[in-house]
Amino acid sequence: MDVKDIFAILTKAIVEGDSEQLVGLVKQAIDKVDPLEMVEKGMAPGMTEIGSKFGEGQVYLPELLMAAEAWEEAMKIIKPRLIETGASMKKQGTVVIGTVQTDIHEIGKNILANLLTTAGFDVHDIGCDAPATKFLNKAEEVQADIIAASAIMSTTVPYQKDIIDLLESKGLRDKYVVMVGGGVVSQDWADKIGADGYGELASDGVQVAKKLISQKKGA
Ligand code: B12
Repeated sequence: MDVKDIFAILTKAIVEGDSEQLVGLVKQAIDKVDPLEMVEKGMAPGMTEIGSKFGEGQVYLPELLMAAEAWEEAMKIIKPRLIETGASMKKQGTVVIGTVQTDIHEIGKNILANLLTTAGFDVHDIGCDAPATKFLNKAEEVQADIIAASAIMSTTVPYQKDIIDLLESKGLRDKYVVMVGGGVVSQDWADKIGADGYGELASDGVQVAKKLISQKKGA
């Protein structure tokens, strides 16, 4: 089967929330196709498609949940492969990552966490629905270099600003590099709230993290 056909079937299986087909194909393809490409070129477009259908009222929450569950099942196979690649790398820095308060979307955040691990970062994932204090407490505990905050909904992006406000109020703003991202987040928003970095895709996030960490260490 051609790689493009594999991506197309992965996309379709996500849209249909068909875990069995998705996992079956991932198992078959895992030794032949780059695992990151399977995620970014196969599965992620499926999530975008089902999301648009949900937005247009063509599908409802159960269908979204089925797509998300299928995603998680496939990631159980893909994640160890992604991490294997990063295990042998020199440590780049320490990252605390989470999805902000009241937001339970974690698929994008999980991809970024996996990719950062793959790139040699020591990643501490505080999960989703995480208030600003949880980001800061973990960052202090593990002596992090970077705080990465994901927010997917227009109602939850303001909580990214809460993290920056909290750091400022404690006199700790310069201690941490703050990166933001997620569905509705943009470079404009990142600039507006005074974040240090933004990435549209998780793979951009890794490049931004590498650049920011080298600036921080050089400073
Ligand atoms: C899957 C999904 C769910 C799942 C989440 C499962 C899970 N375990 O995460 C479930 C079914 C639980 C869910 C629930 C809800 N959802 Co929902 N969901 C989605 C959906 C379809 C996909 C999100 C996703 O995972 N995308 C795939 C990932 C890979 O993309 P991503 O998150 O954008 O991340 C990428 C980048 O943004 C970036 N990135 C992400 N984070 C970060 C962080 C940093 C630092 C960086 C650099 C980069 C980065 O990297 C990722 C990969 O490249 C979207 C639609 C869409 N098109 O986005 C709606 C969507 C986000 N949901 C929406 C809504 C409204 C809800 C609910 C309120 C529905 C309801 N009525 O109950 C609840 C909210 C619950 C809550 N309190 O959070 C709306 C939000 C509208 C808005 N703009 O505010 C959307 C846009 C659907 C829509 N079109 O209306 N949802």
